[in-house]
Amino acid sequence: MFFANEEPFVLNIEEKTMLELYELCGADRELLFSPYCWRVRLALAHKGLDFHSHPMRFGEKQLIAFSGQKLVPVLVDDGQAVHDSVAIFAHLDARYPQRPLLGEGAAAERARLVERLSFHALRMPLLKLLLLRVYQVCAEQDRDYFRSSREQAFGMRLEDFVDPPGGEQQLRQALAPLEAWLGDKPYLEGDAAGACDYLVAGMLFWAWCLGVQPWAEESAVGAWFTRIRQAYERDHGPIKRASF
Ligand SMILES: N[C@@H](CCC(=O)N[C@@H](CS)C(=O)NCC(=O)O)C(=O)O
Repeated sequence: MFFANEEPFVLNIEEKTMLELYELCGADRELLFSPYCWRVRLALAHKGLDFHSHPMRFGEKQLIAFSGQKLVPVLVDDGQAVHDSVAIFAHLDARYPQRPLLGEGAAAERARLVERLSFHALRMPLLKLLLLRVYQVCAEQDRDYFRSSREQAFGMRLEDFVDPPGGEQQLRQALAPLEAWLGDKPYLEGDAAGACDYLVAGMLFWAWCLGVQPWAEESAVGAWFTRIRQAYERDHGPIKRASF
């Protein structure tokens, strides 16, 4: 009920159901490089879900204060805020059952295991390759925060931590099981891409968006990554890449 002197309440269905994704960006707001945010972009594309992007710089955490924590990705779905990429995959499956990502029961547990194993195998080599690049692409006013938070976490100066040749070699070793696995199938999950593909590929988007491709294009991993990237770009347009 509303009174004559009040504005009638109009429910805008489109606005109500529009998904909103808060994701990390560099000084250039079109440069999106967070591996966890890329996982979510790939998952939304898999489900065929449209969303509104809120690119957020390191120094703009107030934008996600409503989520009660300080990390992106944060997905807002009909007023509900969900954070953490794997939790977002689970949320998407529960709310949009078409084309399941994690699926249920043992399948979901296996995808979570793949996420943990690949995260631990790939993160450190990628950090050794990418940490200074993140510093260079982030906004001027965020650089002190980025340097001090990472130097505290790793116990040394960024310049002493990074080791691109070492990181590249370690990454090749870490990717070797995937290289063998992808030898006779187009995707980690078989004939079609699924959660495991996006959870792992998201980590590699981190490198690719920061202008590094430490895997051979003609390798099985290279062909798999390109397949996922090109499928995304076919539907959503070219992905911005940093140039140094
Ligand atoms: N486990 C989380 C990790 C999220 C995370 O570490 N996000 C980073 C971006 S890559 C972040 O928000 N960093 C902000 C900061 O370090 O200040 C997920 O999978 O979403």
